[in-house]
Parts: sequence; C-alpha cells; structure tokens
Amino acid sequence: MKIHVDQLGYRPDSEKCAVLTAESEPKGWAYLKSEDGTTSVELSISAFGSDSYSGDSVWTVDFSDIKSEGRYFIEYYDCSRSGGEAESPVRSDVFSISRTVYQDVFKDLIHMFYFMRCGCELPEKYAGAYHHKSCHDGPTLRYDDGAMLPPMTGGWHDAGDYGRYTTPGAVAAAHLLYAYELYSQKCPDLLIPESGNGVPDILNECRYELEWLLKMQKEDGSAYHKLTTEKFSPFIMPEEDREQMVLYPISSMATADLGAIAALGARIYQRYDMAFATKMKKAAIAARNFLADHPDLIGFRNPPGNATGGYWDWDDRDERMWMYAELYRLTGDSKDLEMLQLLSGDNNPPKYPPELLASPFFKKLNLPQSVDKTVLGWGQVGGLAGMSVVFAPADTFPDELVSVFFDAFREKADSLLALTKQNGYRLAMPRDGFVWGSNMNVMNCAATLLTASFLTGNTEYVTAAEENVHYLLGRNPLDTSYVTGHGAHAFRNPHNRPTASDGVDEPYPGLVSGGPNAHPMDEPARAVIPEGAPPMCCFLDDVGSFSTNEIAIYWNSITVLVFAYFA
Ligand code: 9MR
Ligand code: ZN
Repeated sequence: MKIHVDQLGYRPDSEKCAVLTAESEPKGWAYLKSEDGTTSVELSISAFGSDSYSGDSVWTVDFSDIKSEGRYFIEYYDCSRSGGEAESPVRSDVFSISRTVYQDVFKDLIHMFYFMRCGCELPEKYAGAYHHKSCHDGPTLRYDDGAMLPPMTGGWHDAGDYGRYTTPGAVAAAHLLYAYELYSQKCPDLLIPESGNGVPDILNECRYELEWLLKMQKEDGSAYHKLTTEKFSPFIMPEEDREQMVLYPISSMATADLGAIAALGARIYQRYDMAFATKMKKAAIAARNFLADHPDLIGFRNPPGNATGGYWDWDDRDERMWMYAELYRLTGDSKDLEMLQLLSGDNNPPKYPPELLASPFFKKLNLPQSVDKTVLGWGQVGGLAGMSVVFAPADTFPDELVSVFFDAFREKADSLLALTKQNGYRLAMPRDGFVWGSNMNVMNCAATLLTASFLTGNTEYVTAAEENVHYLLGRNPLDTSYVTGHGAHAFRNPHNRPTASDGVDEPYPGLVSGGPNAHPMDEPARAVIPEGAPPMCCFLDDVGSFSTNEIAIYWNSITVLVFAYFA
C-alpha cells in the first residue's frame, strides 16, 4: 500500500484527493491528520479500479472538505487482520493546505531561466553556489558561406546541452510573456542583475533571450535555425566548452517564430522601453516580408557532420499563423488579418516537402491535415496563435475568427476532461502524450484547460488542470516531484551539463524534468525500463537518461504559464 499526494500540497478551496495503491482492497481506515496533532478526520475510501497509465490498482480518498490551512498527512490503518492488533499505519508525505502553496515553486520556475543564461558571467550574488564564468562568447562561423562573424552572445542555453535554437527559444519566451500578460500582478521579484530597474523581473529575464533572438535575424528578414557547436559537448561547465560556434542555415519555422515573438515583444515592452519595442516591431515586419516572398516551407535538417538538436518540423502553417496573429495585434494591417484567416481556415492543406512525401516513412508519421489550434510546444505553436487571438481585447479580431479558436480550445478541453475521469491519477492527458518531454504535454493540457475555463467560465476545467499540477508535484506512481528542490522526493539527477559538472550536490531548484517516456531512447533508461512498461512508470532519475530526465527551457516555461494561474 502506498499513498500518493501532491508533495507541496493543495489550495484550500480546491478539490483535494490522494491516490491509494494496493495489491488488494484496503479494508481499513484512512485519516487526514494535521502535523500538530489538532485535527484527525476519517476519510472514506472509494475504489477506482485498475489504472492503465500506471498498471496500479487505485483507490482514492477525497478531503476537499478540509479547507483550514496547515500541514497535514494521510494515514491508513489496516485493521483487516483478525486479533485486533493494529499494524503500524501507512503514511503519506506531509503536505500543506495553503493559499500560497505554489508561490515558492513558481518563483524558482522563473528564476531557472537566469541559470540558463549564455554569454555572461553568473556571479555568486545571483547564482549562489552555481556561479560560473562567461561562456560561448567566441566568434561565430556561418555554415552557409564559411564567413567568420563576431560573437553572437546572449540568450538561454536550450536544455541539458548548450545549444541555442531559434524555434524553442521563441516559444519559451512566448510562454513567459503570455504568463506576464495574463497574470502580471502575480509575477514575483527575482534576484537578477536587472532587478530594481522598474521593469518586472520576468520581463527583464525574458529580454535576455529576446536580444539574442534579434541577433538570429539575417539582413533579409529570415532567421537562422540554430547556433550550436557541431556536436554536443561532453559534460563540462559551459565556460569550458570552447568548440567553434556555428550558425546554421535559416528555416521558415525560425523566421515565423521570430516574427511572432518580436511582434509580441514589441506589444509588451512598449510600456517600458519604446526604442526596444520599435526595434522588435521592425524585426517582426522584416520576418513577415521575407515570408510573404517565400510562401513555401523552408525546412531544416542537420547538415552532414552536425549532431546537435535538429528541431525539425514539416509544417510551418502554425508558425505563420502565430506570426500573423501577433502582427495583426501590433499593426492592425488588414493583410495580416487576411493571412491569419487563410491559415486558420479549412481550405489550407499542409504542404509537406517533396522529399518527405516520397519517403516510405511518410505514412507511418501520420501527419495531420489540419493545424491544431491549442498546442503550445516547440514544433506546434497553433495554441500560441490561439492565445493571441482569444485573449485580445474585444473587437480586435472578427467574431468568426475568434470562434474558430474558441471552439478548438473548448473541444480539446472537453476531451481532456473526459480523460481525467478515466485514469486513476486523474491526469488530463491522452496516453500518447507520454513521449520525450511528456511533462511539457502535461502542462500544455493544463494550459489548454485554463484557457477554456477563461472562455467559458467552466470551473471543471480548472479542477482538471489542477490535477495535472498534482501529478507533476508527486501524485504519480513513482512518487516523484518533477521539479527540483520542491517536494519530499524531487528528482535530483537531471541530464544537465552544469548540474553534472559544477561540483554541487543538489541541482539548482526549479528545473522541470522531461518526465516519463514510453519509448525511452537512452541506454540507462532502456537498461531498467522493460519494453511495454506502463507509460507513467517509464522514467529514470539518472543523469544519463536524456530521453526521460533532461531539462529544457520550453518545459519550464509552459510550467510557468500554468503555475502563474495557481500561484
Ligand atoms: O524536446 C525535444 C523532443 O520533443 C524530441 O523528441 C527530441 C528528439 O528530437 O528532442 C528534444 O529536444 C532536444 C533538442 O533536440 C536538443 N536540446 C535538448 C532538447 C531536449 O531534450
Ligand atoms: Zn553558453
């Protein structure tokens, strides 16, 4: 028998439930007890049945009625054996019921981006034990023509590796900017070099990435896909990685994402720095003009010899859609609106590149015809277009267009709501979400539900989103909190180069693990996770497990977007 709880805890007025797993039916009694001994409430145990995501037999105990703030645990007494001699009870981890239960973790989730800064020293004052010297500040070799360009410093390291990639960088910055736009009053002060300059710290941190993204734009308005070494570095500190930085070719995805984030940035920063906002507006328009002249997909594949992340994507309709949505909000130009209408309409089939159509794998890939309008990932950004449209001031976009996105959010949210009732851990995510970076999908589903709740007022969507938060913070079959430094059993061994080489035992706090992956690709995970294991269990807290336990800026950022609501 095990009792799984959110290891941070629950908000007082929310639904609250713990998951009990056992070999056979628990016939004893469960109690919610306060740590100070003043409260002891008997809870009823209800059967869920067998849960396919985890392989567990599940019972639940609901304690939603307990709303008093405090520190609690759940205790189960097995009195099923005759003789009356009670065995020692099974206890859950101690957790809080508190209005502010997610505030500290929210702050660390944002502060994480400071640790990911590239091209500057991280002094002890801001980085504590994780301080290190400046990195990746040498000259840049342009792949296209072999030209040696000045250093292109700045931005965040992408993930456990030290690459910097345009599409995931733009998406991560977007999650933070939308989080700020929707919940500005909740965004905390951080301790970063810019703190106290009169600009909210989440915007200060985000600007560090935006300044670098602007450098990734070519004179013709297009954007380079990535800036990385040729191969991944060994597990060394970033300043020890002195391999040549290479600027790889452009892609239409990178160009459109850059146009979108620059337009969004221009909108948000104009209150604080008009010159910076104007620079971004120009960049957005240049990207748009380039893409208008290049309507076909400009894909990206790693050139021979290059083995860093590919971030390949076969479809740029969603990136273009997001760009036109943000541009229209900025410029009000009817041509931008027309393009957005065209791209988000039904009469817009994908234009997969000929080499893909000719490949025998094409059918297996099962690529979609229509653009998903709710996804917020690195490769599919239709949901970012959606957020741009549905959260715009009334009358910005025509009603029919708003309805297209509104309906997409509601439909997706309804299907997620159904799922949350079908699995024992109440996770609102389809089974096929357990891929590399599943926690991004978990948070994406939560963000979709929250958006739908804003649109409809349906609080059931909020409850379902909150269940995903509980899953992330430890109410899962592995009893693992997937955020470092938060929760009784937080993962500790991320696939992250600085963590493995900085000589500090604990990883820095606020890192989100990629999470369970039903198709692990790395040796350590494959060695211990049996083929066909239940998806929620396909995880290994091991530094070598890049496909289940890496970290990435866009996994943190989507988590920031969700926690901004609950913090
Ligand atoms: O997050 C990406 C995941 O969705 C892909 O399945 C995986 C393999 O292509 O790549 C992940 O992104 C990695 C990137 O390619 C390089 N930096 C680390 C990223 C996180 O693992
Ligand atoms: Zn660096």
